[in-house]
Amino acid sequence: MLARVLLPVVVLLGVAACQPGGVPPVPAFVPFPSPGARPLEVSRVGGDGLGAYLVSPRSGPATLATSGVAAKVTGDAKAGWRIEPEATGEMRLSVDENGKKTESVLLVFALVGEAWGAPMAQPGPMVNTAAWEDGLSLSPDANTLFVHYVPITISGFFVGDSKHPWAERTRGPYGAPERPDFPAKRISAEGRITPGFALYEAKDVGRPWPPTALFAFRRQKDGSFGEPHLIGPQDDGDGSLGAFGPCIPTGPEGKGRFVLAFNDPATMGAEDTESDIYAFAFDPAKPTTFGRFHRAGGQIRSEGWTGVRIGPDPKGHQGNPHLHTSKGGRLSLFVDNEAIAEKDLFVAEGQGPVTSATWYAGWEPLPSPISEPNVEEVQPFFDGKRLVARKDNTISAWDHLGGPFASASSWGPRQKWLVPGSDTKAGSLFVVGEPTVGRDARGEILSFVYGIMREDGSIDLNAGYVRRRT
Ligand SMILES: [Ca+2]
Ligand SMILES: [Ca+2]
Repeated sequence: MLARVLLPVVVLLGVAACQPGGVPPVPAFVPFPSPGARPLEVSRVGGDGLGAYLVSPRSGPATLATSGVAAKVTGDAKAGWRIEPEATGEMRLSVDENGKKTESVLLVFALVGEAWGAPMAQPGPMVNTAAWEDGLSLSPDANTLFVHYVPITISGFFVGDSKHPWAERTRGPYGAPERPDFPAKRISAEGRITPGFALYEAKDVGRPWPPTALFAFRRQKDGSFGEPHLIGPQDDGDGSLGAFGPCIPTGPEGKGRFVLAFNDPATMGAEDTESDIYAFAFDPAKPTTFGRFHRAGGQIRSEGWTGVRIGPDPKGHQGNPHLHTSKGGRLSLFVDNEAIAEKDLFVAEGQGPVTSATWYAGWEPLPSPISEPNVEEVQPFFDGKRLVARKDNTISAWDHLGGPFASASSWGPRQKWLVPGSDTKAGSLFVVGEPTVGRDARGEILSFVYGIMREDGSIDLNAGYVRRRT
């Protein structure tokens, strides 16, 4: 049971980092953009490989400062600066116009699909931290960003030892203002995590079991995300529940609804041993608790749990859901299964409303060219026009040509939207996942998680986005 309950924590399957010898000190985390700086706009002007980017100051004399990824920089403030990165990773860009600073973190991928502009780290001090941001999901209106947060490095999970410094010592915040109401009961005053917790009467089993929580952030006037508030089920401060894969459904019936994957501890038994999909009524502007779980009289009990299980087969594992709604109450629920060796994508169809115990006929695998043997496909998103997913550590998309989802002829060829590098030396961007697409007045925005190898050999997962340019 313990392994199954913990499994959802690994929302983004990455690469286990090896750490020979001692553990180097945690690298200092420098918030960027710096306080007071507004986000800097960057254009993509070169299509191939690491690409080329353009920064154009609005007016007057200006200076450009860069750090992080090395790059060839040509041009000037008048013509604009052309930036040609020399490796994958994060490149910090800062333009100073008479003391007014605009700053952004450009994300350099090995390849960016033709349709997309300059990939950027989410700006502002609230979303990205030195710890583990994961499970990213952008609402269809692009005004709400959901983050699955863990206050350690994901490498602390991969080392598999609860006493390893990466697993035991927090890095990143676990309180206001960035993570208000985080379930921090198991974190000591020195920032050390106790692996055992009350809900399952679990002692330290030797494996890392960090507290996790889901947060919703609201779009701010400057385009960044702020106003974080805790969402999801609570367990008296232990953070042991591991709800994951939050999303607001796309389509006409999606507004005011919310879906996530969760292994309800109050219903676990012979018929239900793994994660299922639940739907809720939801207002993203208001702090929401989807029920409280606690142990009483030797049993796990829930109070105020408003989730309704949707989708067939409570016995299997379903994760990272995305629900699409059509006119007339037709529902298409897409899921992955990170609990089995052959990772494919699945869909179940049914009739709404979203927050009822809708009957679905059954799970069907999405066919080739989407799901293929011996290739990992996870984290599906469908908006009525196309499916987007993480396939083989690449954000990929397939147009829906019409016809049944389970038929190969219903899908167009694979489009590669974001391809990370394969180099894992310090500073490299080598992991990507968790795609969702929202739309604001300027057009489509693709949200994703990216992973950087830090100087101490640990992986830092963060939130990024890119705007469509065509
Ligand atoms: Ca991070
Ligand atoms: Ca597969």
